[in-house]
Amino acid sequence: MPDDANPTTRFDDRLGGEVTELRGPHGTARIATLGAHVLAWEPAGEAPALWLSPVSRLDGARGVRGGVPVCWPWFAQHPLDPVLSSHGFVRTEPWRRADSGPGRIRFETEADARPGFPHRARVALEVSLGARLAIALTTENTGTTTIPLSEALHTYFAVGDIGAIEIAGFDGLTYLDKLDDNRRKVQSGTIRFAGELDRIYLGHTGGAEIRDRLLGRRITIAKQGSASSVVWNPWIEKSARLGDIDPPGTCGGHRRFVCVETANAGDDVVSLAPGARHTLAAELAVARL
Ligand code: TA6
Repeated sequence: MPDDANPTTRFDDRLGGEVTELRGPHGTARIATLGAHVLAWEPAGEAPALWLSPVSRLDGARGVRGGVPVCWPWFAQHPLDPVLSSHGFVRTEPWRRADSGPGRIRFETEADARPGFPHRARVALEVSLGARLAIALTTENTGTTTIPLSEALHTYFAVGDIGAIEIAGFDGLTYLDKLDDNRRKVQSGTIRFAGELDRIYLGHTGGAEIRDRLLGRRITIAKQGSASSVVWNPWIEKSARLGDIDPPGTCGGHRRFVCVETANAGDDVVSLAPGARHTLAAELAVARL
């Protein structure tokens, strides 16, 4: 159940836009109206569970580096036009607060026909904060053409050190290795990091768990309406190329996050007929190891 506090909204100078805060006995969460972007989640009694780059742009000029970017209506490069913005367009556009209640808020936006998206849709993002942080992305096809939809809740989880975590939940699954020409490979055991890693796990409908020895905690991910998960850490060179990740220095930058993204990507494209709806949802929780 969501917590009992009503959301509060204020203008955030750094963001240059409004941020809504959910607060209750289970912790706090903050969401920007720009991109319906979850910026922060601080479970009660825990270190922050999401990572946000201290050098990210927050003005919508490019996607915010951290929190939970909403990748929609395509994941990564557009399948037909690589010039179009990576991860679609809604993460850098203003949404609107639709309604809210104790411990929850809903944002909405409309997507009309534009380059790369000759369709019409209404999109909603609902966030609720209780013992878990629940995020649900719902697409309604309001047009007359079938939408080939790929999408992700591109979550940047905060970790003690990327070299001291492992991720369970993918053993035996096939993944596309984006660092090896999208070759199909099979996961053996848990995922560990010793360099850049960028994988789309296919047919992953179950959960996942990030085990963090340094912080002595695990973050669990349960999901619905998702057939894929994307796991990513840019490591040193790619972080430098991206330019909005602070240098590793004393265990900063890329060493302090891992992306485990609840998605429909790669082969797992959703074909959304006119009038149909589809929801991609994740429920996140933190517990002691
Ligand atoms: O989800 C992993 C990924 O597709 C990586 O390949 C990397 O491009 C990352 O997303 C970040 O993309 P962005 O457009 O936000 O820089």
